[in-house]
Amino acid sequence: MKILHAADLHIDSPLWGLSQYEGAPVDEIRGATRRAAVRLVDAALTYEVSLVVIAGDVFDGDWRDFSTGLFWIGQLNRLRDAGIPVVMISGNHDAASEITRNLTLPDNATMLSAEAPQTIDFPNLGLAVVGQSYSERATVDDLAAGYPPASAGVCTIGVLHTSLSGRPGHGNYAPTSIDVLRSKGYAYWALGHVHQREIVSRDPWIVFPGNPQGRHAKEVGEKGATLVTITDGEVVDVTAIPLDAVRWASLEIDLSEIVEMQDVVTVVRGHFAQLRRENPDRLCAVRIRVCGRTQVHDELWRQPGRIEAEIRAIANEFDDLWVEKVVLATQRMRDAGGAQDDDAVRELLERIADLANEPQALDSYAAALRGLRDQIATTVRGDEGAPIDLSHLGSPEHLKACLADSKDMIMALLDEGQ
Ligand SMILES: [Mn+2]
Repeated sequence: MKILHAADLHIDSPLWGLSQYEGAPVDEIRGATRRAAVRLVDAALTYEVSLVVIAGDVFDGDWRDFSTGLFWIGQLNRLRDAGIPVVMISGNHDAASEITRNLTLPDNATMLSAEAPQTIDFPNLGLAVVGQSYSERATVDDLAAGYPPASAGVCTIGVLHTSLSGRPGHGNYAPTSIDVLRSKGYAYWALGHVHQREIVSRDPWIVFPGNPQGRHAKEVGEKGATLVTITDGEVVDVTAIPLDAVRWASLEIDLSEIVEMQDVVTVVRGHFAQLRRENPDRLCAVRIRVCGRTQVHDELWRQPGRIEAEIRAIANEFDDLWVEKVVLATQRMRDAGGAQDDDAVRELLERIADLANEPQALDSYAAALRGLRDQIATTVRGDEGAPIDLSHLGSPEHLKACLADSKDMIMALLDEGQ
């Protein structure tokens, strides 16, 4: 018997950092969470599973309109047609308090209670599934502690949306411990909430399947669900099944060996070809960091937008490749240019060096960033998994990095005039 365990579908979540430029596959990226959900059902049908278990956050938040709910009901109906039951719980993103619109579920699907732990028996499968939904977003009680112990001789699956004892980047919801989970005598704990796949324990099995579709540049690599094989009431195999429609990747492109701009194109093309080889059959979304102490540094910094446009132009040569962002982080050659021999320039450099060592003087520039930070804070969610760490804006480290960047740009522009 096989069971498919998924979590954190976040259907219709806007993928972060969706920038539009000529040739960008915008529609494909926008529909990624739905396509991953379709693939989840495809996998359930392909592997002829007996049950699908979903451990919370099917939705990203309240539906904008009924199309989100209708889409999901359509997928549940595909499972209904195949006679496959679905047991779900809600998580912090789709807790009852967060969702104002609702649709009646087909009769093969059950959303477990948010009032108390609920058990669904599948006597024909020799299985029981226990779980509890979130009634509110910020659920801070140890829900698992209230789950009933397994009945003797019944293979029991616990479904729980939790951060366990805490996971970086994830809200600390329904915290609990491995000991509490172990004490229940269940065969398998189907967890959700943490977007990174993780096998927490093998005895009993405690598994985060991760989300089926990464939502931003920090949720990199293969994403999917977990296929669980049960024989004679025991879990005998646990396998990751990739489902992501868009795969996020992070590329570091070192230009240390580069002498001329046209060589940059060759290097980037090589990286892209490798990325395509390693991730066939799906769209790749890539964040690029261009780094290294390089002779082309000044040329890059004189026209900061150019390298990004060059890289995107190369991406367009490849099928299914989208550049989310280009971060320029190269360094100057130590002996570059002659501008620093000029008295005025030397004074400027001294002033920059002084500023770097005067936290208070530097902090006066933070005021300019505070307004920007507040403005972003009203439009961008800073909750779990958000790609932008707003606290960083205007921090001493951030100001120091800005200062270093300014120096690079100034020197590049001055040396051009030499
Ligand atoms: Mn969650």
